[in-house]
Amino acid sequence: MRKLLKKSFVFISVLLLVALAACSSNSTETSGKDNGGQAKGLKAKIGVISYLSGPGAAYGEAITNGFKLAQKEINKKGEVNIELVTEDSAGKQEQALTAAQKLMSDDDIVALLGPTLSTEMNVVGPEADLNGIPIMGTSTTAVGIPQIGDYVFRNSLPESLAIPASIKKAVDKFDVKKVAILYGNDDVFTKSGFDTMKKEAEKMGLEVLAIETFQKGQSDYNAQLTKIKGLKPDLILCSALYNEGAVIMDQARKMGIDVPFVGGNGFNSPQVIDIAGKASEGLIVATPWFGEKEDPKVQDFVKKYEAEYGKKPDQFAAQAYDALYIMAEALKNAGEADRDELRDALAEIKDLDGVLGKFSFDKDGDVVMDPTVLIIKDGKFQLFE
Ligand code: 1QQ
Repeated sequence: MRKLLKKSFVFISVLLLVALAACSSNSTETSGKDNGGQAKGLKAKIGVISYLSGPGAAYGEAITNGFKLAQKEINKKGEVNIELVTEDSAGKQEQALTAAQKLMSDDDIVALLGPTLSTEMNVVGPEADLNGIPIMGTSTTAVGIPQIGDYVFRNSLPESLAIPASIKKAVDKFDVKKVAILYGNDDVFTKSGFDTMKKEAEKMGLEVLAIETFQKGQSDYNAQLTKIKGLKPDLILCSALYNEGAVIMDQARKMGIDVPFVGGNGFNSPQVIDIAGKASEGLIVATPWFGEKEDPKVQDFVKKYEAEYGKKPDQFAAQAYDALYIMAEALKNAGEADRDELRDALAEIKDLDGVLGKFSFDKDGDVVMDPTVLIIKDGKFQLFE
């Protein structure tokens, strides 16, 4: 609703901007060279803030790979020509904010993609909104991200949709009555995941035996796991990023805890299997992405990604890939590389076909999607049915 308030003002500005764009030479002009040297495509520069160094760098690697693959395809098609300017946030709030400020100060940058973590988005989102530059998270899943402001979007599946789907499936399948919850209490995403886990467990009438916490970078979970083991839960709900999550599973299995785990988006990374190996068996996650879907669009993307990067795309790569297509479509519809026009065009995106399915934003710039529930079995994520 509030996103519509600006409409009439924007309409007048549009006329002005179109007139200006017609007689000035800025980022809205068509350029880029095809083989024949023909002018080609609406040119747009997009800033990327990604977690590329530090313990969660695999998230950022997958995300930037997804962007780059989509960029190559989009530019080849020729309607839009996207230049990406990428900054590393190292998963840190201050660094993400500095990166965003640097990117926003370039007037030619029309939008921002990222940052990777909700913790980062909580400081970057308000700044982008204040500066009137559209920003789209492709992996930020905490509750409340798009509600930060009119310019803030995401195409990632929120924890509030993913976790209930996983818990329901796990409860049905394993006849769960009692759960223990373990979560990182120093991260916006892991805390948000915890809130959903607790709410959902209570709603389903499950007995919550214990609520234990940990911090980023923690290496010893003995105290928390010993307590949980003694209480004999049927299922452990764990809200963690992959680095801590994989170590927790490893230590739990070594201690003889063999019940299934339900994790959120952070756990849905092949890194969990790489780090924890067999100990990751029994991890249940819900995701908009399943690389083995018999959808030609999905299989085509998997093939191209594998050829380019020598590994299969994960959820983070897929979300980033779709996100750049969403940006490209909005740019086409906006007709010019203008921040306000692009914001409005993004809000209007409806039923765009991507590798995650048909995509639309809801009125807040959030997504509506049906997650698929997966479980790690025989060394890989498989459909949990
Ligand atoms: C968030 C997340 C993480 C798992 C992104 C890597 O979902 O911080 O919101």
